[in-house]
Amino acid sequence: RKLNVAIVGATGVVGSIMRRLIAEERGNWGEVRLIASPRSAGKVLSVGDESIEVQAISADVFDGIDIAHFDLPDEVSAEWVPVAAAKGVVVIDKSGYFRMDPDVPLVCREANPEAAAVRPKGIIANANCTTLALIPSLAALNEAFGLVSMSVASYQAASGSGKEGLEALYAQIQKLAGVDKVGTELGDVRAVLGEDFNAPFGAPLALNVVPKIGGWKDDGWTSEELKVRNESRKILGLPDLKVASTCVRVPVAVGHSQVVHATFEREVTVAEAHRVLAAAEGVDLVDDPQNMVFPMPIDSVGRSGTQVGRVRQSLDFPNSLEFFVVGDNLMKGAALNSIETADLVRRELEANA
Ligand code: 2RA
Repeated sequence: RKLNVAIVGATGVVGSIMRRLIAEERGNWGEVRLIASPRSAGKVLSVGDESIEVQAISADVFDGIDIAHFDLPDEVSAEWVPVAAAKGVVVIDKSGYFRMDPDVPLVCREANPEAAAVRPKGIIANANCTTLALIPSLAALNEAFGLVSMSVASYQAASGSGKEGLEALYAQIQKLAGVDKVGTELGDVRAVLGEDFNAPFGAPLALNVVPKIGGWKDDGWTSEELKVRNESRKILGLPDLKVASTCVRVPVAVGHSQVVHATFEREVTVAEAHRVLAAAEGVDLVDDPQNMVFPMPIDSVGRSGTQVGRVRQSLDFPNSLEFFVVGDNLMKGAALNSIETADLVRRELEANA
């Protein structure tokens, strides 16, 4: 029989991409069930040319499901993921709640596909979008040259904050459009937008950048910055990897960009790095800077691969490379990685049936 799959959190920005990606591989699945909060129950959403009614989350709604993709806030995942897993469902969870649990594998198929099969709790975690943009290129470079440390700075899109973030950015742009020379006098952007526009980023995002993503943690770090460090270490299997990260929100709709300074066990030339990156799974090498060919978020939307370019050997650190990475935060950063992990599990379950 064909396996049955559920999308839990089917109504959000990522949920709509999940539905599109599942429709593209519809033939692999039996039933596709859409699940969301009771507030969205009864809505009818499309998966390809099928119309499917959204069901409210409950224990019974997981009956008969083999694999479930969860995209819910941390505290809601914390409550419902174990309920589904207890019913024998293999859960692929996009929240941050289970990612660092030693009994929950954190899977990105370009780095550790084998980890998907070792899931004592029946739960597999999907990493944060910022981490996932980095992993395909880092995994390949690590394999070739031995990664020792990395320092990254992110330029993250508004949609990383969901529908609310994207809508807030558009509303701010609209309100500022047509205001002559706005952004050139101290306080003028805040004055035009007013207090209301501090949500959800904590400050205006249009005509601005906000160096704070996630919650505050010890010693001035943010949760987003610690995720880059902790999750990269776990996925790459490098528990001692030295990582420094600064995460910044920028007025981009979709696509998280990152500047990476990565240091290896030996000297790495650009030609060697290009060879490795060109062959790496999940990486599109986009590196012809003289012709203005390099990764940019507007050219990365909807793409499966993470785009890598501006590769340089660091002038003062021959063992280090500088490069620029862009990943669609809703695709590889969320929906696509979950789909790819489900594909590993589906093949395993079908082979063992
Ligand atoms: C963000 N990475 O961009 C976070 C959420 N997934 O806000």
